[in-house]
Amino acid sequence: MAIQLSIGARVRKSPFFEATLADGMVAASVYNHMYMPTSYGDPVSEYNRVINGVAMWDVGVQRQVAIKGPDALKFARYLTPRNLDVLEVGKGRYVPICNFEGILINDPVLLQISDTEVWLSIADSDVALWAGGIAGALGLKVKVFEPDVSPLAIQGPKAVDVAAKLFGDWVRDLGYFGFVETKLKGIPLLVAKSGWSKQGGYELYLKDKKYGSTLWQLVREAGEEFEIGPGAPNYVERVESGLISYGADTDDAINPFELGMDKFIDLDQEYDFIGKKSLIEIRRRGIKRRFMGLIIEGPSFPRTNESPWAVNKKGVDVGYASAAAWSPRVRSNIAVAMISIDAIESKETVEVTTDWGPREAKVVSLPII
Ligand code: THG
Repeated sequence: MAIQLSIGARVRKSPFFEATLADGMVAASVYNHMYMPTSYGDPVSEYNRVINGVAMWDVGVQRQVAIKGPDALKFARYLTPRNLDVLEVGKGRYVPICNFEGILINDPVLLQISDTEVWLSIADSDVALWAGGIAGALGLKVKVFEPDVSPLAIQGPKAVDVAAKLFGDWVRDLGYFGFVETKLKGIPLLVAKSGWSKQGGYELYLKDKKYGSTLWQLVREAGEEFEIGPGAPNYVERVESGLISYGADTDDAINPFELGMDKFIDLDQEYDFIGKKSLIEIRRRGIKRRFMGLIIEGPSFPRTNESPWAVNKKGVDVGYASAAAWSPRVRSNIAVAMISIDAIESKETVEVTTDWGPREAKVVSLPII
């Protein structure tokens, strides 16, 4: 099935849009009301670059929600169950956001920009509306808005060499999620050691959209000797690494404990936060399902699968696999899946209803690699 994507004013374009088109983008999805490139037509090379070389991704869809004003840090503490005692200017943190029922509604990276400003680098849901509404209702002294900021990711083992060539050797010493505000040939940006892969890399947060094509070109030129090429947040690598894709792996009843986010939740902290009462109750009752990996038998899947597949054990429904693919490194089909605790504890195999018929699978913990 080949369909066209209607390009129009209602869905926004990333500042890198023109550059990605010129570089051969052939497929896109929509994320935070913006087109997100998902393929340049060569999935094998795109995977190999992330695993063995370096890839560049237009992730301008990772929108920033800025919270600015005297109450910024106090409000950030109220928005997330994570204990923010660990915050520092120049450090990012992974901070789940729940609603009052304790259901996960986003899983951003929080960047502390200054003593009075934080950014939430969000996944695909409308955090600016949520946070702006709550701040207004509470009468907090903050402005909540989306700044002109768009990340470009470079990911893979050689990303560090590309970043060092662009910015200098100091980038090699950045700690994970550490970031620095700087300029590249006059282009204002923020360089962070982060990214949605476990292969290492950097995210360049462009702070002025008019430089989108210029920045793309500068990265491409610096990466040439390392055989950089365009790609997109890699589907296969993320399943191998067990990275959560909010909206794909999650449903409207999911809580952070089911996703294995326990270490990012502090129910015993002195501060109140949205969802605290509900999460305490959820923890008391215990969870009934958990985010796991699957090793699936049989010949390699001809393509990745992006619509959930039902999982059963002896005909009884035990969950769903939200993303599945052939993994060249595991040399097997694999998936991430929500699986009932009963099925996990039984240690027996399950059956996945794939597009290519039922397949037996073993349940394993994440990450798979
Ligand atoms: N980078 C930036 N913004 C983002 C993402 C990103 N916004 C959307 C989305 N990705 C948010 N979700 C995630 C999910 C996982 C991680 C980061 C953002 C991640 N997780 C590591 C892990 O799970 O192993 C590390 C978590 C930790 O130990 O703190 O990196 O990618 N700018």
